[in-house]
Amino acid sequence: MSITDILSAKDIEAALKSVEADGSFDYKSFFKIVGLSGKSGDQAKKVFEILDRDCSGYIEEDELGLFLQNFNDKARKLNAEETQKFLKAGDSDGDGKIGVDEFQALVKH
Ligand SMILES: [Ca+2]
Repeated sequence: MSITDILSAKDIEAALKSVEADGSFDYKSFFKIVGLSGKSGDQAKKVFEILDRDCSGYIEEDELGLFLQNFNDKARKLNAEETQKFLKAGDSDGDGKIGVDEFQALVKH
């Protein structure tokens, strides 16, 4: 499963361009531009499985930092502040990582 099986390459390019500047990442607008906001729970789950690089069943902080590189491996890393903000937004049960249910809820925002 590749990310372009779920999202359009054109939308991915536009979304990555919108967050090129350090500190400019905002998950809500990124999900919207990349076309994730309108996806079903099932499709969100497939994206989650790509983001969960070590297949632990959770997206941990280190995986969140590499978030943009799942869309293009040349994309930048999120800085520490962006990563923390993203984690905080998604981690509703406070265990320090994002589960699939939390991710599905996050993309619907
Ligand atoms: Ca993981």
